[in-house]
Amino acid sequence: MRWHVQLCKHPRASVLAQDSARLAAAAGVSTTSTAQRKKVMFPGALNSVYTHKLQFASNVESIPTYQVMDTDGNVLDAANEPQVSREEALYIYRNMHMLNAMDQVLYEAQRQGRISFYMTSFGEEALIGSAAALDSNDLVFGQYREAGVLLHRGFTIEQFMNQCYSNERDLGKGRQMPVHYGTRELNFQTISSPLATQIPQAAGAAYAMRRDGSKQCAVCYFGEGAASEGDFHAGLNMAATLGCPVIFYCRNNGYAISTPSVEQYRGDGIASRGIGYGIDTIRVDGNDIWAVYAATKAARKIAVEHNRPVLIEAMTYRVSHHSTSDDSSAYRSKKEVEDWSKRDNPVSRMRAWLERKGWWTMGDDAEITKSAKAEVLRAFAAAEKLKKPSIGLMFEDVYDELPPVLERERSEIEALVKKYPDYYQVNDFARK
Ligand SMILES: Cc1ncc(C[n+]2csc(CCOP(=O)(O)OP(=O)(O)O)c2C)c(N)n1
Ligand SMILES: [Mg+2]
Repeated sequence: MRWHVQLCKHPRASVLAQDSARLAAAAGVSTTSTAQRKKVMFPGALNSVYTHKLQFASNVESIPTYQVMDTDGNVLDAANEPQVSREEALYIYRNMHMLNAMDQVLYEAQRQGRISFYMTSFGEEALIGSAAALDSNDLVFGQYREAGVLLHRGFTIEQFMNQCYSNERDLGKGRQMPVHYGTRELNFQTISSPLATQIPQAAGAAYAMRRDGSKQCAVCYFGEGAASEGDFHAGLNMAATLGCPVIFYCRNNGYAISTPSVEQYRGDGIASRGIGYGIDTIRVDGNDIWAVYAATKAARKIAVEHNRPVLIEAMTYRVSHHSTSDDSSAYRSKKEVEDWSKRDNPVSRMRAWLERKGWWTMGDDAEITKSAKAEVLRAFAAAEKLKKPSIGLMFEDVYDELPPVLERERSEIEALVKKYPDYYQVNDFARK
């Protein structure tokens, strides 16, 4: 209640009241009028008309999937030819390769016990197209499989490696599991493991943007599995009712760890839920980088110019195991995975498009694969040599003044480490 009172005091609070009035006016009803009309007069459904047929509503047709190019890189409607420069297109394509190279090296590093955990993006490389359609000031809330977005924003290979090694140059000071990246400089909120928490956070951040008139938006990525969480519903409804400039980008990759999407829901994917919340929604071919790019560009325009949330459901396939803690051969056939990576590979689709434009040849591909791997290995070797963050850092950044209980713990740890330097391998840690 107190929150409501404060909200109304804000000069922009009247915008929300105007929205409600506008909606009611557009529906041609006054929610308090008792006059005889064809449309219902109940305040909870402004656009419904009366019917005399007893009929339950159900999904009739599946929402279509927007596609720009086919799996051979042919643009299917000339009007949809991507308006990007050669330089931009090659930057995107190089990052797709860089992502693959990084995933290969770090996946193997985990298998060798050199890092504790890793998640790859194989099969979902076209997500980079969404990053290319954003403004660099738009605030990203990711789930964990969005390293491609960070790459596009300029997060360096060294920064990725430092985070996965939790070394002294890790921006998160070694406090997070690998792949839980975050960077204030690149407007990318730190990943948190509990699924879907980023969804209401993104709606809230977007609401603040609306109130500030910043002309930016929040962009929230999540998987179709995360969309089963209550936070998904809370976040979408909040964004719709408050008119928040946020793009919800659902990566529907067919699995939530071992649970296939056919077992996760009975409705028409995640897109149908957006419509249920009154949110402009589009389903796209998530392996078609130009469909992803065009949909995100259009979504951004709606979000920023009209202060409205948008939902994009990008259909794709998780070629990788869920993470290094998973062996997907236990719940799906190797053939299914191989078929997908051959039949509909976002990287080869993009290459085919580039070749048609005359901007790329097969020979260039061998070169780029080699140089991406060399760059990753260089950064990897350097990150491995760096020390872990200073032990004392674990007591910082939460309290301005350390409470007595933590002060005691700090002294205790200092004493133990001093007494048993070999056991605690103190030389592996940076000194403050
Ligand atoms: C609240 C919560 N419940 C369960 C988990 C365990 N968990 C981690 S990832 C995951 C599957 C998520 O699937 P999806 O959202 O489809 O993303 P994908 O891995 O397919 O990219 C689960 C169940 C968690 N991290 N948080
Ligand atoms: Mg999934």
